[in-house]
Amino acid sequence: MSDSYPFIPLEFDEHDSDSMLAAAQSFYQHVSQRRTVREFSDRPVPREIIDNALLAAGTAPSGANMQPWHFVVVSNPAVKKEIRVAAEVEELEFYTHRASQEWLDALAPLGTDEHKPFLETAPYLIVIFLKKFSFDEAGKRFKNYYTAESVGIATGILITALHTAGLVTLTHTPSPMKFLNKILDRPSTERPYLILVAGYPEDGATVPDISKLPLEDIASYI
Ligand code: IYR
Repeated sequence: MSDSYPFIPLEFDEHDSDSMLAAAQSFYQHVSQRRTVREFSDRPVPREIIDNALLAAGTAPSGANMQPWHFVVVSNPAVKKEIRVAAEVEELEFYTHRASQEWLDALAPLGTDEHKPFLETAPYLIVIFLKKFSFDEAGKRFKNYYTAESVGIATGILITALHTAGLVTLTHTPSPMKFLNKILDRPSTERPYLILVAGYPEDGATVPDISKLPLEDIASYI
């Protein structure tokens, strides 16, 4: 049996209800301005911004606090190129054979195709790996729990942190993504989860004119 953690007092600042509402409204306003961008500038971004966004992501709740994530930050042009070449092989297969007509029809309004120049242009590719297992100092293997939920939450915080810092991102999921283990030398107990492309938008970048569902369509109160 493992020992229990010591328990310490919670640090909790209570706010009055007016400032709670103002904070909730202002956060909604702020996150609603986030857009997924596919046209990236090659303008460099200070590494400390990425470090801090990753630290924020690492605060995410996770099953049994196992923190089943690993982030590989790729800025090396040769490695970015290798990722682009491998991703475009899979993507060409996806767009020409693998995807169902229904899937292609769903994607058509976004205008995506197998060409992924942003994988080379953007200053950072943050490749997120999901760890099916953790290892203690002795190398003993432990199964992680709720890994997809945990990594999804961490990724959401990462995207929000980068948006808050003034960058744009693209969640890119070439499928399959096993090539990332090889290129980035990650063990087979880790599953590539997604590539988060991060940087500044290209001058004149455009985004599709899409909207988000209203509250009554995404939530019910009983
Ligand atoms: N991975 C492909 C296809 C793709 C799938 C979905 I669902 C998207 O929302 C966007 C793209 C690609 O990146 O082009």
